[in-house]
Amino acid sequence: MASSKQTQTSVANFEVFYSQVLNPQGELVAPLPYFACDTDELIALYKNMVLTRSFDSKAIALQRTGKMGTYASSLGQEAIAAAIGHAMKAEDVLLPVYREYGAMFQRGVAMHELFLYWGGDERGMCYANQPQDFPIAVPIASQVPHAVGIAYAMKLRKEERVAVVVIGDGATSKGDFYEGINLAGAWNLPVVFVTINNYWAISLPREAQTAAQTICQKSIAAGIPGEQVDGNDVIGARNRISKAIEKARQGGGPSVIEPITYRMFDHTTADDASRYRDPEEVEKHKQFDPIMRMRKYLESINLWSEADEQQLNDECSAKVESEVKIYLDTPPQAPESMFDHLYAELPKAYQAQRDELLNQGGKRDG
Ligand SMILES: Cc1ncc(C[n+]2csc(CCOP(=O)(O)OP(=O)(O)O)c2C)c(N)n1
Ligand SMILES: [Mg+2]
Repeated sequence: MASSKQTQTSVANFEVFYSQVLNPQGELVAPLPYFACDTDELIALYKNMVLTRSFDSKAIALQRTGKMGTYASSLGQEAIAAAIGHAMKAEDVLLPVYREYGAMFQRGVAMHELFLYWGGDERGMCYANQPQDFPIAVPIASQVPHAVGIAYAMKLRKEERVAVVVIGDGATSKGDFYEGINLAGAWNLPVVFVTINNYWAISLPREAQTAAQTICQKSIAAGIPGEQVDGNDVIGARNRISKAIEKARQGGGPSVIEPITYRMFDHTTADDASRYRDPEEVEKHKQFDPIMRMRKYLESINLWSEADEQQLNDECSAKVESEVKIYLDTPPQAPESMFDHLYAELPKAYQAQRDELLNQGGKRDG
């Protein structure tokens, strides 16, 4: 009787890599990347992270005291944003989510513009110094198809530019992401997908998000490379993101980079994470802090001292305070501005509402 066993042969093999340069103790565990020979660059990365953290704690304080609206904190994720900001060229296009403040600062977005945005004023997303970058994307993964379209345009125009799109681990479950990486692969587009794995998507933990063993392996289905990097190691993250960007710039196609980090704060100021996660888990992740490890490293090579730290803290506080002042001194938009930029020609129903609002004048306060 013939055997019923059907022979299978291996037709494809894949591996998923993880890398790190600086460990949580601030020690080098891999050769220093080329860019890091420039000590000014290392200090700039560190300063960017510290400034972002000052901004972040001030933003939370503004929200808590009723001077700003809901805010999404970047606490613990500063290294990824610094790495992205430093890896990109000015002419590239950034499509962020809502925690990449350091990258935005590095690219010229003003702090008061971000305060304005989170204060409910859309003018904050009309960056004076970086008009081609995209606004913060609250609708999850909606920026991915935009990034792919931008990268297609760059390719069509034969420009040596790259679109860098950031999304969270939760967002990689959306169809927009799968469709985006598929098209980017099929058309070999200059786009880098930075899929930040901070373990949480509001209250949904990473293991409940997907059965995939890693987030970046989703790239395999799209035929493009994907890899993990320690997202709290600013040197390693900067290196791997730069490599992906420069490869895309040279016509080498898209990549997925999955920085591993942890969301240290509540999802936003409107959330209370203690209702769904163990505070001990948060406590445990403090030891992986990206700022602390970079400071330790800089001190170990005599590039940083206590006096430098003090001076930097003073500079950051002064910068943040002056930007808060600009924000608080900005007169609010007229209420009827909510009808602006919706249609080239406002439909009758909206026109009527706008007229009603204008006719009400100051009566509502009476
Ligand atoms: C299309 C859409 N669906 C749902 C939401 C509600 N929402 C806001 S943030 C979020 C989770 C996002 O998690 P992740 O992508 O991991 O990013 P993180 O907040 O962790 O940075 C969800 C579901 C939304 N903003 N947009
Ligand atoms: Mg997440």
